[in-house]
Amino acid sequence: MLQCAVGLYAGESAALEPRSITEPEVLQQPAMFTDVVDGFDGGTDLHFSLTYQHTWKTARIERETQSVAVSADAAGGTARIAVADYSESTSRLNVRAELGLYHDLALIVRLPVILSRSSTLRGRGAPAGALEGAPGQELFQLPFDSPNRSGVEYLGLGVDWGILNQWRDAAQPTLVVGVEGRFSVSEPMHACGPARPATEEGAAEVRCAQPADINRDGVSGQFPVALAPGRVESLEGSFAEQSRKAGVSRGTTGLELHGMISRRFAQLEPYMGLGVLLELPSASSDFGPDRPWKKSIGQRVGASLGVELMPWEVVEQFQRLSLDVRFTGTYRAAGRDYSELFDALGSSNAPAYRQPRFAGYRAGADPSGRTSVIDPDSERVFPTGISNVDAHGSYALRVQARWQAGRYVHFDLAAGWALTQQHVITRGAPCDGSRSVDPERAGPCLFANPLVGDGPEVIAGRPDPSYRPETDEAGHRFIVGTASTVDAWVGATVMF
Ligand SMILES: [Ca+2]
Repeated sequence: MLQCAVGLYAGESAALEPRSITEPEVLQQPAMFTDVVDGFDGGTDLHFSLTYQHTWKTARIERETQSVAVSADAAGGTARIAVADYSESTSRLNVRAELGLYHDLALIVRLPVILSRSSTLRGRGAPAGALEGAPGQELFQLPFDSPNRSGVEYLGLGVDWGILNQWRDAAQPTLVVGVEGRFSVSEPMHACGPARPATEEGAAEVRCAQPADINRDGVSGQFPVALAPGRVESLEGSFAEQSRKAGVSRGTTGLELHGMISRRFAQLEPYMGLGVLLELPSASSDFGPDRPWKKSIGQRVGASLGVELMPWEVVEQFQRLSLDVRFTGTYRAAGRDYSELFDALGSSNAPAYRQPRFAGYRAGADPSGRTSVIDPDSERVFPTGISNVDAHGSYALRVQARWQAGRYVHFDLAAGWALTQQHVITRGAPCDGSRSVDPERAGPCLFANPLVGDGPEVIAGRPDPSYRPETDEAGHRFIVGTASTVDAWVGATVMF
């Protein structure tokens, strides 16, 4: 695609006339979108930026219901009702250093630091039962406040390479490709909720309980059950930490690849760019170690189209005012992720929802050999708040003004607005039909053949222990409506 774009732009360049002396002078550097710090360009080889950014996001949370008591529309099947208004506020300090290594080759170090991020869920007056998991058990209570998170979001280490540069060869556009590794260097996010006081039914709850802590009291080894004849064990098992930190990083290692191309025509520089972000979960995060039933994190693909306008330049003083208008479309593939309900569901105290599901099944004692019971030695899977989020797109428009005040400093002021498509945030299936399994290991996915009462059985697939019927089953799923995000930032860059 980039190659094709190069051809297109190179073709147009033939029509570019040499500039007449009455035309305004231009600085010998590309637009901000495709500028690469250059190690050999007369002195300037280190750029250091500090940007303060504030982001506000709002969305409506909806839920499917099959209860006529919750919505009269459910009489005809599944209805959807609005259950909460979600709002999130984030302030960030973006630290960025760009070091020119060689001709149009730059090393980029980025450190986004979240100064504060919090979100709230406010009720919309939905009837009682709208937030139920099992009957009579609310998954979470409204209003709900997430913890305030702060810390290093990730460490980005990357390289940008300017393959083509219009200022070295006027017949060419400016073409930059780059790669960035994103590393979670701080505590991964853990779901946290209110620290509920002790009641008649149970002990006091900690804010950020371990997923295995069924009653959220910070104490392990509770809930003894007979897992097999003569074998009574705690369902909670044992966990070392009593409570966890809320954390701030995504707990993933990301690889971001991008390419962008621009071409200056007098005071206008149109450009386009493409980017892909792939993420792999780190084992210490609540994504947990790799397991066959776990879906991957959805990859993100984005395309930008924009134009930079340079209405005013004074080359002798290295001064330039530029205005950048950019449209970006981003597609996020389906996958496991932190959703708008991450904290609310992950800190649920609904007893049925917090029960573990066993990952393995084995043949039961039934002499026919046609039963399948839980394998008490298999992994216990607890809800963490991370859910299977559907694919969705978002569209962003942003405007940025840059004032280059002199040779060594420039300032930025920008604002953006984005819409994210509505999408299901809790989707799952009890049986994974894409994976085959022997009858004795099929557990609840083994059904008697309805046509021939006496076998052979029907196997719907391998059981998925991460499936939570309370939120994932059709008719009970949560949906985030079209989300609106506004952000604004101000920054300064010094160039050595
Ligand atoms: Ca406990």
